[in-house]
Amino acid sequence: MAYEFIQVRTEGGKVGVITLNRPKQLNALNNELMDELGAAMKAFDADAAIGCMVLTGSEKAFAAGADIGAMASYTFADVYKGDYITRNWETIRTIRKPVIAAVSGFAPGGGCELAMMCDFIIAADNAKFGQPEIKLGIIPGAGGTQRLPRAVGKAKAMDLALTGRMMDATEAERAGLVSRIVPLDKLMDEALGAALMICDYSQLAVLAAKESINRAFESGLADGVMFERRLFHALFATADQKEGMDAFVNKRKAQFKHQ
Ligand code: CO8
Repeated sequence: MAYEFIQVRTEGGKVGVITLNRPKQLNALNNELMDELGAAMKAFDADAAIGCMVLTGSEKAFAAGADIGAMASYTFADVYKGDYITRNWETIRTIRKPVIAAVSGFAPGGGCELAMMCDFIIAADNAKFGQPEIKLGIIPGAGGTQRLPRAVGKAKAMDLALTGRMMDATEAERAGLVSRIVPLDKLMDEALGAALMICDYSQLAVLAAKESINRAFESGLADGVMFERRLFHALFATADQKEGMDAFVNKRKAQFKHQ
């Protein structure tokens, strides 16, 4: 499928790479881009050859947030009745395979929210995150007030959302928003390296790990631990568990068949 606002490719036949591509608008997220992103992610999720995805932008901007020009004239009735700025924003949450955000440059507003919807964020040293919607007379609308405090705690989330200031990669990593920081020219190598590594593990275990960690944000501790235990038990029914443990015992590299 041909896309206008994103570029799509595969790496090593296993990693689906999606690059946001509205350079003149710093990858501002309009409806059409979000529709394309949703379609591309669903296609990779359904493709048995793909084990992991990487979502990235340009060196200057991961994404400068939702498209302000497109939103400027919307009324409450427009946005409440229609799905103008909600459609396909939640698609990424339905994706079962891991999605790594490789973030360089600006990631304010919806850009930060999109990165937070990914499973983890690897940041270039020039990355900048924030929720500056307050400056536009609105608040975050794609989970920023919910996922940011879960990632960085209440104090920093309040600071960012109420002042609209941006935080750099170092502060974001220290606060727990970002899993690793790398020099800008190493960003894609690092993200693709992590993605390829994930692809080679048992996909059953990978899906279970993602599902179980996400459960931690939706349940109490006892329920979450029980959910984890049931998935842990279930993985003993897989050929990959036999392969992984036999390989360890016999000091060889495991060859997972994703079964
Ligand atoms: N929307 C539309 N156009 C944008 C956006 C944007 N978010 N950001 C930048 N652009 C455009 C600029 O208008 C400019 O266009 P032009 O060249 O035609 O004038 C071009 O991109 C380059 O931008 P700048 O000249 O401003 O570049 P700078 O390097 O000087 O600054 C910044 C970069 C700091 C990123 C700056 O562009 C900026 O502050 N952008 C806006 C950031 C922002 O406020 N984002 C939040 C938007 S609101 C939001 O995301 C809510 C999400 C809710 C989703 C709800 C779904 C359910």
